[in-house]
Amino acid sequence: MSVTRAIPKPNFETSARALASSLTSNPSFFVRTHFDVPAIDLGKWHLVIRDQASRSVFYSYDDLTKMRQKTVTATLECAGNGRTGFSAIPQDEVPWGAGAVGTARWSGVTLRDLIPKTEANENANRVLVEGEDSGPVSGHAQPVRYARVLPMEEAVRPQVLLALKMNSDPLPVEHGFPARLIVPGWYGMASVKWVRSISVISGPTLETHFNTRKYVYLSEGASKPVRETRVKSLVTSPRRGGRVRVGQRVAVRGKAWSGDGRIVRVEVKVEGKKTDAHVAQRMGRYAWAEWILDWRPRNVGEAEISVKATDSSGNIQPEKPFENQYQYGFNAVRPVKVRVLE
Ligand SMILES: Nc1nc2c(c(=O)[nH]1)N[C@H]1C(S)=C(S)[C@@H](COP(=O)(O)O)O[C@H]1N2
Ligand SMILES: [Mo]
Repeated sequence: MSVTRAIPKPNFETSARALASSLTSNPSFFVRTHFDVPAIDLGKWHLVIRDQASRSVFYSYDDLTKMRQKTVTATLECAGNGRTGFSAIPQDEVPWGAGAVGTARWSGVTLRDLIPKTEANENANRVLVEGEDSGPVSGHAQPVRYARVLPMEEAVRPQVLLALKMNSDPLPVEHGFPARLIVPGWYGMASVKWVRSISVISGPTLETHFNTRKYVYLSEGASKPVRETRVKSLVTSPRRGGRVRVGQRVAVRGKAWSGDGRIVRVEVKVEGKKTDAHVAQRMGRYAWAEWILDWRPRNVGEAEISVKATDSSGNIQPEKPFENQYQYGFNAVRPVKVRVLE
């Protein structure tokens, strides 16, 4: 895998079946790319780190693998996940169902270990992370590079990684080989893939297309950056449209996650009755929690299951989604219908 080839713009969801697993396997993990996957020649590849005085330090892939490695289990969700639940889908935005989410064990070097502690960086408040990929964006004459600015207080959180591995394997090409950022707790856009450079900066001057034009909640003239993943849940069993038998025990299962804290409650409404599910967040603060509830269907016909999760900061899934120009951050309760047979 030392030389990888370009792949034209892959975008796909994690399947309903794969969403049922605790960890999402690499081949099943959803892919979101704005441009073609860049070709990488690992022999020539290096990561550039720049301080505020524009002094550069270069790391080869080998150098990075020899540094202290850390593993974080984190759920990654695209800010557009569930967009089909909004009233309308804006043109040019991906019509994601519920599968633009997955959970993996990410291993690599902490970003904090890579940021040089030089005098020139003392008052720096932000980090610019640039990817290898670029492509056409309407309104721009030149190709636009995928890049993001991250506030320094986020960049130095001990869970923020420049990941080299995904579930113990080298990153697959479409997930950012050889190195990608992982910002646990934030929507996926912050986790820049195919990282080529990291620059320490300060002041409000430098912004990127993907910080100010996209990945902002635009509503009623106001603009707010998309950041932490909103509290949300998913039913993985029974499946949407699935069949169950009246009077026979069914294990209703799913996931719940939030970038703002642990999951403290999952309320499940089924056949009109509300019950708290049993919740286990075994994989840590940044990974989805798994919940389960026993249900004995009482009535033949169609039954509705709806789930409402609460996080430790007191955020609760809303009944109605917060509509915004690009329709990011869908986290409203979305009932799942199943058939109850005799
Ligand atoms: N370089 C680069 N990084 C990127 C993107 C991209 O298009 N280019 N897409 C972002 C978005 S919007 C998401 S949701 C995640 C998706 O990560 P995955 O494809 O590994 O699931 O990558 C982020 N990092
Ligand atoms: Mo995304």
